[in-house]
Amino acid sequence: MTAPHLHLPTPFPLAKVVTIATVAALALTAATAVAYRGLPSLGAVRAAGVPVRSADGRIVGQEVAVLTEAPDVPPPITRSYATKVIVNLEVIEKPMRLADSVEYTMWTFGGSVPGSFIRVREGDLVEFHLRNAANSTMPHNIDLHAVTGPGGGARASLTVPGGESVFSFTAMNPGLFVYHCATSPVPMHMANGMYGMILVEPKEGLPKVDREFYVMQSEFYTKGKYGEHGMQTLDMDKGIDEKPTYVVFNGAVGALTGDRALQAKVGERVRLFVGNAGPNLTSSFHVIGEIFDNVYGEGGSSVGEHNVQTTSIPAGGSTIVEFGVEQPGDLVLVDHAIFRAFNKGTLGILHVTGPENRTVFAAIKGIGVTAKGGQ
Ligand SMILES: [Cu+2]
Repeated sequence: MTAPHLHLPTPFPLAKVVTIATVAALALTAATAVAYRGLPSLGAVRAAGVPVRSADGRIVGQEVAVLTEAPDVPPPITRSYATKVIVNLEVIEKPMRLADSVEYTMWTFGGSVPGSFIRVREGDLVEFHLRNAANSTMPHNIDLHAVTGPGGGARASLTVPGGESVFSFTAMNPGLFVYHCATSPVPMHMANGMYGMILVEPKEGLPKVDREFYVMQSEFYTKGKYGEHGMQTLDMDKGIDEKPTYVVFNGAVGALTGDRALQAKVGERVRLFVGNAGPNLTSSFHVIGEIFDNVYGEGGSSVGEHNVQTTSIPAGGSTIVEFGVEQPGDLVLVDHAIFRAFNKGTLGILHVTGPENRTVFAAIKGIGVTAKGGQ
C-alpha cells in the first residue's frame, strides 16, 4: 500500500482510499460553505487570522476631539459611525512641579505631563494638528502608536517653534496606545515629559463603568538626588544607565495623593487606562487592596485575563484594568518593584467612600484595630 500515514489495514483496495478521500474533501468543502454562508463575527476573524485592514469606510461629518488632562478621561464615544476627528495639540515647554520644592522644565503635549488624553473610535479619520509654541526652544513632533504609517506620524509632524504640522490617519486598530515625541535626541525629549495616550475605542464600545481614570507612569533623571530642592535638569548619564531619580504617576510625586487622590464609591466599577512612558523601566502595576477583575493585556482590545494581582506594562506600552470596589478605604496604586513606590514616587491613592461590609473584610483583633473595630 502507498498510504502508510493513514495506518490503513492491509490489504486495502486503492479504490476505497480514493473514495474516502473524495468524501472527506466534499465534506470539508460543505463545512467551509456553511461557515461562510453567514459572515463570521469580527471577533472570530480576529482570533483566527491576521486581517489586512481597510481604511475605506464611510466617514460621516466631523468633530473636534475633547482632550483631557490626567487623571481625567474624555467621555465614552456614543457614535455608531466613523467620523473625521480633528485633534488640536500644542507642545508647550514650561517649568512644572516634579515633587515638593522640586521643579523641572517639562516639555509637554498640551501643557501637562502626561500629555492630553485623546479618545477616538475605531474607523475614525483623525486629522492631527500639532502646534509648537512660539517660545519653545526645540522643534518637536509626535509618534502615535495608534498610527499605521511611517514613524507613527513622526516625520510628517516635525514642527519648529511657532509652527504647525497637519497629518491624518485612520484609527484602524482598537486599543490603548502611547504617543510620544520622536525628535532627536528621542530619549531626551521623552525624559523631559513628552508622552501621553490615545484610546481607539472598539466599534462596539467598551463595557459601561462608573469611573474612568488616566494614569501614566514615567521616569525622571535629575542631576540632584531624589527630593533635592530647586530647579532640576536632565542627567543624561543616569538615563543611559537606566537609573532614574524619580519614577512617578502622572508627572510628579504626589500627583495622585492627598487632595489629588482618585475618588470612587463602594459598589462602583472602575476602569484605569494605564500607560508606561518609560523611557526605560517596565512597570509591575499593582493596586494594593484590590484585584483586577479584567485586564486588557498590553492595552489591546479584549480582556485576556481575569482576577489578576499585578500586570506588567512595558515601556512604550499600556494596559486597561477594570475592577469593582467593594470596601471603603484607600486603595494604593504602585509599581510593585517596590523601592520605586516608597523611594522614587510611584504611588497613588484611589479613595473609596461608602458603607463598610464586614463580610468582605473585618479587622478583629490586634494593634492595628481601633476601639470601634475599624482600622
Ligand atoms: Cu520633542
